[in-house]
Amino acid sequence: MPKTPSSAVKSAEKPAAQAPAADLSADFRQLYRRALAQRSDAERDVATSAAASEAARTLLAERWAATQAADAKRGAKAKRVHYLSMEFLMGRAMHNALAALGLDASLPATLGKGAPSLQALIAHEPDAALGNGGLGRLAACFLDAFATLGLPSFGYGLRYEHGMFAQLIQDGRQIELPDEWLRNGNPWELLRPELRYPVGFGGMVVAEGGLRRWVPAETILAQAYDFIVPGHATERVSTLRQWNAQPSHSIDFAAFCRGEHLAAAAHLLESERLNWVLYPDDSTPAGRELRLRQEFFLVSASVQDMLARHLRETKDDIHSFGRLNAVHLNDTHPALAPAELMRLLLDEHGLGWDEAWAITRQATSYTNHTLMPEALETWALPLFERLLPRHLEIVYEINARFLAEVRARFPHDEARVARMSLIDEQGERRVRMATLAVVASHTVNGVSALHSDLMVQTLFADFAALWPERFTNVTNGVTPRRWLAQANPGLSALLDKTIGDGWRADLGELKKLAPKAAGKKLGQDFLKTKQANKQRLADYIRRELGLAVNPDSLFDVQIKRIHEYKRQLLNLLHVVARYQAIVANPEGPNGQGWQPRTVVFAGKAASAYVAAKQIIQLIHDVARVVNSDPRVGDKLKLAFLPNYGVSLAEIIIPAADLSEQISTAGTEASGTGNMKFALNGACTIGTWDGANIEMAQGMGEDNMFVFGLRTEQVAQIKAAGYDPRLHYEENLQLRGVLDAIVGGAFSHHDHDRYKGLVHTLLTRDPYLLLADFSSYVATQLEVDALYAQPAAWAERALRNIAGMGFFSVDRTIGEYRDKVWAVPAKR
Ligand code: 4GP
Repeated sequence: MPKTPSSAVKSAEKPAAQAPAADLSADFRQLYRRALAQRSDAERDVATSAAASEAARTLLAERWAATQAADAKRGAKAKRVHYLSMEFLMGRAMHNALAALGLDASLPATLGKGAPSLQALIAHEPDAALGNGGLGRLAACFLDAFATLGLPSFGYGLRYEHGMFAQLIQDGRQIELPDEWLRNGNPWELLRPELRYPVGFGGMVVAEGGLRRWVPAETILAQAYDFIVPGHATERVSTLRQWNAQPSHSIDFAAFCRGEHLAAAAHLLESERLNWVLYPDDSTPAGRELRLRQEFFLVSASVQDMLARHLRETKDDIHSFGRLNAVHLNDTHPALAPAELMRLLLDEHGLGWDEAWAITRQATSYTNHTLMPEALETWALPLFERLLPRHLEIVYEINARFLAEVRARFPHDEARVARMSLIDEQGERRVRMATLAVVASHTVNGVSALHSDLMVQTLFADFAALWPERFTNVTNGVTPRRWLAQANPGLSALLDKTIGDGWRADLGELKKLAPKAAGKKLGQDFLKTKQANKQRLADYIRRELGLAVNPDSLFDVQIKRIHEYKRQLLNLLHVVARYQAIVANPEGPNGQGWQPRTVVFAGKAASAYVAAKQIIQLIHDVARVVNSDPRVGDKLKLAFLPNYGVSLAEIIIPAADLSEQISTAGTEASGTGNMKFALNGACTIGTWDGANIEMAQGMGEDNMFVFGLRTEQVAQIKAAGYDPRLHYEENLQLRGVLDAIVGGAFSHHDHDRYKGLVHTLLTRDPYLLLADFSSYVATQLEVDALYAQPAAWAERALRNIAGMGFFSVDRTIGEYRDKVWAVPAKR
């Protein structure tokens, strides 16, 4: 069981109180004008946004330097947190930077007549999409809280040249294009020429004077770039240190002179490819090798950097490293960090095994973000050995000592030993990275109460039996700065007026809204701000898709990665059912007409994920038919917005009436989109899964539209032998939907296009869509009924907002600090 239920923790972690910030308008104006003058020949829009970012960055760079200096001074006394992650889904930086400098609201006045609006300045900035989904966006929210709470810390990541692919839709199909976010440089980063570390690969291990020493076959240099992340209501600035791969030596000049130009530069390509893309497709051996190289590159450069800083600040006291440094693994991707730390402590610093291991364990902690088995990384032994021979020796030694402990605790239980071993011996031998992360960590956490419980009951049950005290829960949170104050200024102003602006520093203050939620005037004002946001989204949909949607219709939204367990397909089955019902019965379910709805989807499918790509295609096929059927009109519209990312989410979320959080119970670790929607006054239709549960508890269960099977029921049904076809046979509506899809009603009579998809549903339905269908459809009718009463709907939405105080990332980081990193709150 987790050590502390998250509900027992105080509801809000407050950013440190600060003296009122100085007014930077005059400084900003001067810097802006100077920068603009230097760009007099550039296109106006490009020049103004470049000048604004340069001015903001200059001011933030001063804060950054002051933060670094203050932390360095405290270095030998204060613990630092290092957050290692292969993903940081940052989005745009400009608005957040201006908000942190206190300049966003007054920008027009500051820049004077003729200056561009905030929206115009922002529009030119590409998203930093250095992540894939929830885990990466969570990491970005964490950096915001690190700065805002003043936690001495570093984020460590890779400086990918191409982030998450850009999604283009052609004939309803997803096409992936490279994302070129760095084409015009990144104004928010500082090159650190003095911070460069060698990272080795391959080669062999030699014995030297009683020590083992790794002699790599090749060496690549890791060059640091610091991405600055400002705090709010504080002058502190976080650092995301990103590593860029560089060759360790220049071109082969002799070969070049011989005219062998490509050969002269082959090693340049070899090193640079490390930084080309986020998530190389790992369906090929080359893709897998590149991914392992990337992970080690991140880990090795980061650990070397931490050690160098620690030794500098403590005057070479290696022994205190574990006490003064937290090394946090964001999922298993950086799980090589403890092995690399062990290597450096043993081989470079000459410590004995026991002390090195004690230091490593004292420093390391790990968060698990999914129970999906396919996400649990393992590496084939031959590949691991070829790239990292010394690390394999260390892994073997960790394993030998660990399995001795297991055998001592559980004698004569070799099946358990085999399950727990760091090496999977079934079939091709593989190194289990999640096992390495658990064994090396002092604390392991899940990301919602349910997920943390399931983690110790299923995935890590053997480890929890051995070390129950090692496992805990820290429920996720989101930054209210980006996701409420900046994304939804209308609602933010209404909150300020209604409950004061204390929620900006302490989200727990939102609870003050609850006693006022039934207020008529407040309800009307709330709906007015929502309407303005919906109009903005409707305009966007018209521009992007050429589709007119009615801003008075109910905006029903599901935006997230496309994945079978997230069940976008269940949502779509409901859309088809509704479409058929509208056509069959124009008078509505009870003769009072249909509640008009606009269903919005957005999300990317992994490039090799065939079923997810088919779901995108089916959404487009259904949209084409529904949107052009004159019998339907605005009773139902379906929009898929391409190229989902942080910036698009910032437009969609404030405009949503209904948030779809409909994963099969027990599969969504937490969700963070669910939190952003509720914070923006959308009601949730959701399963009893992930953080939906704690959200329902926070706002009162009756205020969420909960449907479907619960985790235990899912397990029971599966154990009893689930037969999805029974639902198809018993439920006429469901049968009508599936028959239409497979019969080609949406695919120009192409009967084959969705045969496989429907066949899977009828034979296996691993995520129980058919079992949850009738409950989902019935609950959607309850949604319609409430939406038809605007005052009641507004009250419900306001109660949702009032219950969201717990889900601030500041509370999350406060819990990590206390329960995981053991950093004293006050120094
Ligand atoms: C995601 C989970 O799917 C999501 O439920 C959770 O909110 C998020 O992490 C942050 O904890 N997992 C991933 C991943 O993004 O790649 O496993």
